[in-house]
Amino acid sequence: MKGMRSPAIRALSGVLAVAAALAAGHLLAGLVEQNASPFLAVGHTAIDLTPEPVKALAIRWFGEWDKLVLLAGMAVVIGALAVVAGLVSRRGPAPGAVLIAAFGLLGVVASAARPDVGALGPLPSLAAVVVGVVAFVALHRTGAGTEPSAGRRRFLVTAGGLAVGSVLGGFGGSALAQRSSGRARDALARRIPAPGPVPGGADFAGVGTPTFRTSNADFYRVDTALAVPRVDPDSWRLRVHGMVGRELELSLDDLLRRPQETRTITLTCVSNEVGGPYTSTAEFTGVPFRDVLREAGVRAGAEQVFSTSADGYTAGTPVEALLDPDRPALLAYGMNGEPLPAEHGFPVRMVTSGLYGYVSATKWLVDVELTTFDRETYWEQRGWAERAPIKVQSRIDRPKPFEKVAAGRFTAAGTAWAQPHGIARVEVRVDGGPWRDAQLSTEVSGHTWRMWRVELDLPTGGRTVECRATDRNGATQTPQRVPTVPDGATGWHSIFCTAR
Ligand SMILES: Nc1nc2c(c(=O)[nH]1)N[C@H]1C(S)=C(S)[C@@H](COP(=O)(O)O)O[C@H]1N2
Ligand SMILES: [Mo]
Repeated sequence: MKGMRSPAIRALSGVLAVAAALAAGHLLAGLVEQNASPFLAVGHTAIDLTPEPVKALAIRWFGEWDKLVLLAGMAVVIGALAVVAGLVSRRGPAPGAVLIAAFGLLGVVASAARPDVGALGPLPSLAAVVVGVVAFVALHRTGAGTEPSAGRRRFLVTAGGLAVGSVLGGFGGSALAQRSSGRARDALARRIPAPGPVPGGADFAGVGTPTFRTSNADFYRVDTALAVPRVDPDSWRLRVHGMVGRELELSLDDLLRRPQETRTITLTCVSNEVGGPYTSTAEFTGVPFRDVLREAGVRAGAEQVFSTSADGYTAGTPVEALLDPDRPALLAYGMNGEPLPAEHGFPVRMVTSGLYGYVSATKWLVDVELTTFDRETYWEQRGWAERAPIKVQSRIDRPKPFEKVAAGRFTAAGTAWAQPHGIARVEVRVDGGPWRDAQLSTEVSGHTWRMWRVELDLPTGGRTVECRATDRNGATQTPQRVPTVPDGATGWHSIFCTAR
């Protein structure tokens, strides 16, 4: 057999074969289970193995785009390896085929080792290896044809077929994974009350604050999942075990039969920098966590509720927070009058007022174990604190950083939160001058954020606006800047703007 002469053809063959392999794996994973897709299994393994400082940097640089950036980066690396696999196969397909099989085995190992992937996990990656090698050899055969014109045509047909098949397979896999259990979702939707009215004056959206309630589409999202876990609501069960009097196993119907509670809660992420966007408010509907704990019977000595999600993420919530009668803590299935969106934990998640999300808001919840704090969670293993109550914070939403505003009277506005205590006061100052009390929005509860606004006089020139909040316990936001790791950022938010 003659070798393939053109480096471009060889490189293309490598890329097409690898694309076909990934698409085949993704398609099969769509049928079996989504996270077994070789691309996603390797991506998730990469996330879990990434050192914490790098991860923090990625979140700081790319924010909610961090996962997309990782996937794009992986695509570039895989593409480069595919080109290499093509280029090294000058004479026959063997060297490239071996390389492709070796990448594929990485996927097999990654999917076999993932906690969020079942026993069938390695199957899609194995199929990907087979498809990749077969496609590469086929391309090589047709591309190495002796008759220039006939050979070229056969190569183009094979290559085109693989390209189209890869695109269809890739999209097909994602579509299959997303076929939602529509009926169970509809049944759930009927049990969730329509959102109540928002009390008048609860926000200053007219002068630049967010609306009091955040729509599900705008609600911030933070999690470790590259592809949103798809949990089948019919087979979903919540296991409650560990240091309990009696173990429980609850289905969605079991939860729906229990007394329901709807609470408006502001969720806040520990990764939120001072002035950052990772805080949102929704009306959550579900079952009080306390009710389920009481039924299971918490044994003496139990310190934390160790929760696990369908994708293997874990979190630890202090038992006393979940038993506290004054603190809303839900096993939530509804959000703003709808079943939880998949991104926010469908079918059931935890929501707890007053604690950062990573210790209190497990999405796609499947397991709850009563334990001591000896057991370490996902983020604790990565250097974050065991306990993480929310710190009093305030943020300037207007002016925007470096905004040019008309000199003279200017309405500054922003957001403050201190769940579960609530906000008592927000003060604002310009250029380090005297603090002025801002007007606060109607207080809905201590479990939600509160907006503020204040009329400032901004003389022409560069101006620095700062704010600080005080909670209902009298604790004032400290000026001391500390980073988000290990238990939440502190410091005053400050904005530089130009009045002219
Ligand atoms: N399964 C799972 N649940 C999770 C997380 C996660 O990575 N996986 N992240 C937590 C963090 S850090 C936060 S701040 C909240 C965010 O919830 P949201 O995405 O609905 O805003 O979810 C929490 N629950
Ligand atoms: Mo978070």
